[in-house]
Amino acid sequence: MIIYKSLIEKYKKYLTVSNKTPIISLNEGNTPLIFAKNLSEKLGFNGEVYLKFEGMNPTGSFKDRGMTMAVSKAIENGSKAIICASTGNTSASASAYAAKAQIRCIVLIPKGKIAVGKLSQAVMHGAEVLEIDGNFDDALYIVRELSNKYPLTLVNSINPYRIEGQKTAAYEICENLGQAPDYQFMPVGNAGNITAYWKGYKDYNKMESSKYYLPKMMGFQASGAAPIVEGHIIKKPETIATAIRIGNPTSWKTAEEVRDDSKGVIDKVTDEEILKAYKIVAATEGIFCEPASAVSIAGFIKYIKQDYFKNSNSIKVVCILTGHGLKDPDIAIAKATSIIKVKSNINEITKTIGF
Ligand code: AN7
Repeated sequence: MIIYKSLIEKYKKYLTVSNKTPIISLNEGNTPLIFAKNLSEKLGFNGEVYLKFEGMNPTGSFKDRGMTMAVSKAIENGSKAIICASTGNTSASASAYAAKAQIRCIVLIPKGKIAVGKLSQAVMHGAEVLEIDGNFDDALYIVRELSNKYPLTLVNSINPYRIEGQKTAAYEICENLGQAPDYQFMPVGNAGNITAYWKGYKDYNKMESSKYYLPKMMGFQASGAAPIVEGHIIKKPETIATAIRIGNPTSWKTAEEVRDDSKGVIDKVTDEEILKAYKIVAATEGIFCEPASAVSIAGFIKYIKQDYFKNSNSIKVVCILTGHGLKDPDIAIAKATSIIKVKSNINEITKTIGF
């Protein structure tokens, strides 16, 4: 019998764990890298496009890679409680790993704007969910203060183990492709994930073989929540992609360094572009991602339109789909073509579907 090892066991030699580290795992990682032929054809792109579907992680987002590390190390260090601020996915992941470790999990969420799937996870896993009268940036400030004062382990991406765990996604891409991609498109919120991927690519390039060269990192914010692009804090960030409704990213500086080191970009896409991409990837590839993840595709489309890829024939592009579409069913239902209401009658239905 072959059983997939936990992400920590698989990549032990690249992570700061020892044989004493208790591994808290939900079998995260090992997500599919899907060749997106229909999408390339639809967009008129001649190179190879792959989708790294992080929505296939146990709680439905990439956060699980970081959370297995953060919670395992918290337990190793004797922690009895974790705390985070979240636009939704971090809280879903933290609460699940806390349940597995049987410790307390306290989450602060911004008022309103949390996708219903994410909230349902946090409450089901038994987290103590506090909705604050403020936005994500306010919540993050409060949990940072609390974790400095009290025995609470902060599991936002300020926690270095989060970044460490998340970098394993880059290793998987290199293993799957046999090389690093030429370009990687991804959403940017707090900018922890773009920081983690870049670290992952650099590690792999150094430790495995120079054929795992470094990709250009193409990060995208939503235009109503694009502090890095605009060059200043956004006091009231707004976007349909609630996961990245962040006005003052933690890893702002590192994101700029990643952009410059990789000769990539940090750019923005509108909500309209995000929704279009969200539908295209679902309709062409059968992959349902959440709006924040469709930002990767929206960015890719924007750059195809700008004729950014001069000769795309031999180019390999990876778009990261960070979270599952089922996280946020309300947006899908609100934005999809309306449902046709008919009588429960064969003749009427036959006529309606055109036979
Ligand atoms: C689906 O859950 O910040 O740039 O609190 O859920 O590393 O912040 C989520 C972020 C992209 C942005 N895609 O990643 C949270 C939270 C999805 C996300 C991001 C998030 P970072």
